[in-house]
Amino acid sequence: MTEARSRRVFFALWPDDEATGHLSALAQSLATGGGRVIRPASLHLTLAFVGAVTSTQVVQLAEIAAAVRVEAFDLALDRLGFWPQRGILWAGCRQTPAALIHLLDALAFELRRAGFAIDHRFGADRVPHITLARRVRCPSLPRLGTPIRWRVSEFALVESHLHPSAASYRTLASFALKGAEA
Ligand code: 3AM
Repeated sequence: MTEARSRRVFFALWPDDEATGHLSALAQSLATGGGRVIRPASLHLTLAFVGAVTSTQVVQLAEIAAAVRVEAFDLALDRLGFWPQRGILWAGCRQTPAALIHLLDALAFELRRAGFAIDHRFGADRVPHITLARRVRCPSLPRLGTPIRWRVSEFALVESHLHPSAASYRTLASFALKGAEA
């Protein structure tokens, strides 16, 4: 029997608690004209969306990701953005940091080598971002004064469960970056 591609997975960065607190406060303060604020535990930056895979492939993906050897780095989110079609309010980077591209390149290389095609770098919108709220109407975007920073010491393989109201995410495995191992 063929195994069902019933698992919807992606690779992502999860901000640390302090950055999550800042992002969540920002989301609350900006999405005042309606819209759905993303739960703090769901705030993430998508590295690579893989899509529907089998459970066997989930195990394979975790093995592939464990082979990625990239240094830990500091990430600074220094801009807010808004995509009007879906009313997406997000935080991101004025310029994509070289270290972030390097991590994605290393991951994409390993994935491609194992036969997984990653078309959508940084997710469907192809811009590194953390979605703060959805279905927001015309927010006034302040300049983000002090950047929101965290040390990226790991990345995660995450499973997404779609529900009518919102997606929920479950971390299946985390992969430490170099210099960050305990
Ligand atoms: O909602 P955001 O953008 O924060 O980027 C999408 C999403 O994060 C991406 O995966 C993340 C978790 O769902 N994503 C979802 N569906 C996708 C698709 N069909 C997708 N990226 C590419 N293709």
